[in-house]
Amino acid sequence: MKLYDLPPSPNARRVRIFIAEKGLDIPLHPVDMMAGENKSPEYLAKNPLGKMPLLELDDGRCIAESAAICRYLEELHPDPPLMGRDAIDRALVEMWHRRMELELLNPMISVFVHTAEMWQGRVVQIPQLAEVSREQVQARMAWLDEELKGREYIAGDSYTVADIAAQCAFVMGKAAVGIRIPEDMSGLSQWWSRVTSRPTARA
Ligand SMILES: N[C@@H](CCC(=O)N[C@@H](CS)C(=O)NCC(=O)O)C(=O)O
Repeated sequence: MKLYDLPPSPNARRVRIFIAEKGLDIPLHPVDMMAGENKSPEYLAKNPLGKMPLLELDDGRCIAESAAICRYLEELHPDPPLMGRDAIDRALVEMWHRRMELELLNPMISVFVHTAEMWQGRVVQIPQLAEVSREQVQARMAWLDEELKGREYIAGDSYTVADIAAQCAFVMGKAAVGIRIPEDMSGLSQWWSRVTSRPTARA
């Protein structure tokens, strides 16, 4: 098994932290996106969308999509559980995982893609979309702040893939577009300290 990785990517980081939390040893193969390695015929044969992360199994089959890779690893290595323990728990973790991806990470990525110089010529940049997405991120932070005043982690009392997805969104937001959690958002700030003090946070 090996993971095609893109070191600064929040999606790839989600899988790397997941692997680290599981205590697994999966070799990483960094893909040089700037050199176009992900658009090479060899890589497109593995993932026609040319995106990372991608998990290649020993028999050559490939799994794309961070959530699908995490699901596969969770099935193979259920302990420690990062995607819920029973039916209701699993559904709630999935609900929050999807929310963190769709409502927080995707707008954060949109701010980056529609403003950063490195994306010029790779995508059609729409500055207004970046502005709308930035406002969406601010609104989602306020929402999460209220939610996290009542519990320790995004999906409940334990750390899950939903926390991992959210922390990767904030790592990217801080590094790439200068979006930081405001100090007066105590629920979100305390959660941030909690998740970033885990030994796996820099995976
Ligand atoms: N929904 C996918 C998104 C994957 C994705 O968009 N990866 C980006 C990096 S964050 C990528 O590889 N981009 C390369 C490109 O678009 O050329 C997932 O969760 O894995």
